[in-house]
Amino acid sequence: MISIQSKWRYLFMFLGIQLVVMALLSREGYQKRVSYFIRIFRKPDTTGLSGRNHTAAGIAGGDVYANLSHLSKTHSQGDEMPYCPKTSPLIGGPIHVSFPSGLTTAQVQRKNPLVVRGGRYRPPDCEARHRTAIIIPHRHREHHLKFLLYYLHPFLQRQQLNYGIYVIHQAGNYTFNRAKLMNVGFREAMKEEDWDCLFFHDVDLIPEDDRNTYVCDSNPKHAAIAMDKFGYKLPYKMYFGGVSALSPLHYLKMNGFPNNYWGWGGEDDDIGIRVTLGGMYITRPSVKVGRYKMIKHKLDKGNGVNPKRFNMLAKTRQTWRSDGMNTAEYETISRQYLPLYTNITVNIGTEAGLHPPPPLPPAKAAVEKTDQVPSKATAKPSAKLKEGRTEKMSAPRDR
Ligand code: UD2
Ligand code: MN
Repeated sequence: MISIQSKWRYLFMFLGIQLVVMALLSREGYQKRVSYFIRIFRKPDTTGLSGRNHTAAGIAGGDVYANLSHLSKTHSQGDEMPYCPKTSPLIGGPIHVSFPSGLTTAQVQRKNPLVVRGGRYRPPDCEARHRTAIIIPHRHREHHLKFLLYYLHPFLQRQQLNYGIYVIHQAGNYTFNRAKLMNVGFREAMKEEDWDCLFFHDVDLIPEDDRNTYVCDSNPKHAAIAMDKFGYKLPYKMYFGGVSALSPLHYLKMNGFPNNYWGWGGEDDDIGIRVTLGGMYITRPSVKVGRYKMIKHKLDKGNGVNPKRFNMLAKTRQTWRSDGMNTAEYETISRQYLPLYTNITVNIGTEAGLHPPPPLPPAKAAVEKTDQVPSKATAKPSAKLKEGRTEKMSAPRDR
């Protein structure tokens, strides 16, 4: 029979072992998990947008607006401003990301008092070392855009960047073309400022760690390496979708992005292949840092899966010089300098050109159902689009 004394001895031994295990676990970084369980019993944050919390994969994240409140509106006197430090002191690491239903654009504006017309920002107390433009292809995703702006503005401010956000909005209802919109974004952003880096950014991807700096590398960078939708892993080696960063020189070297991928899929792999064809390679941040949460969604109307994508991808080597930034034609319909971003609405046309003839009424179409190909030259511009300017971009043919 075990005496009472030895019972106590066993109990102490058991508690001792538990303490050692706990100490080891917290050294291994499990402290955050333990504190998470403690937080469960605390009063929840009512806005759902501030304070520290948890991301899907269990890494604690902080409030993306922390560290920013002390920045004041007054810029120091022009020339005398020192350069910002190489590593921003405002960077805080993991960010808590959630999507509460009540967020309004007015709230995002109030949270970002230093952002000026067109979604532009410069650090108020130092001269930024980097000028970065964010290019977002867009149509009918206003609710995603609101969340992206909520997170991206403070994220970039914490990195002490001189930045601008451009939303490139595809006009009309014709099939969506993500890559062509990026070509438009590049051209339109470079017209305004000598950006040294462009981030091509899906509207539904929210960065979860501000050590993922929105600055270009010496080669094209794929920033969205670890997404929740792929279990925070790179899905395949050549993957280049989601968020990527190229300097203007990188962009020209690969003749920009393809213009002829209409609908979902393939264009990201084409862009990845172009990097190699342009004599460059893909760089990436670490999996720990290049983390993103994708706002869940279904495939959009007007962005059906592109059935031609595999055939097209097989020919990128032959097509990249003749289809890209040097052949992207579009018409700017409007340019709006909104408080949180610059909105550029464009007509990018269809496979049949910028002004394809309107579809024939069904009866007439049946009569005229011959193998005629619609002619670009005879097509008349619609009244709505007439005001716009046609852009044809040029890139050096010889690299
Ligand atoms: C994947 C890639 C994306 C792209 C796409 C294939 C990820 C996270 N992203 O995204 O980079 O290669 O596959 O084309 O894997 N958009 C609109 N309105 C639309 C349709 C698309 O604004 O009606 C924009 C928006 O910025 C969106 C992006 O295009 O984020 C990509 O489209 P998606 O989100 O429907 O495709 P998804 O998530 O499969
Ligand atoms: Mn998406």
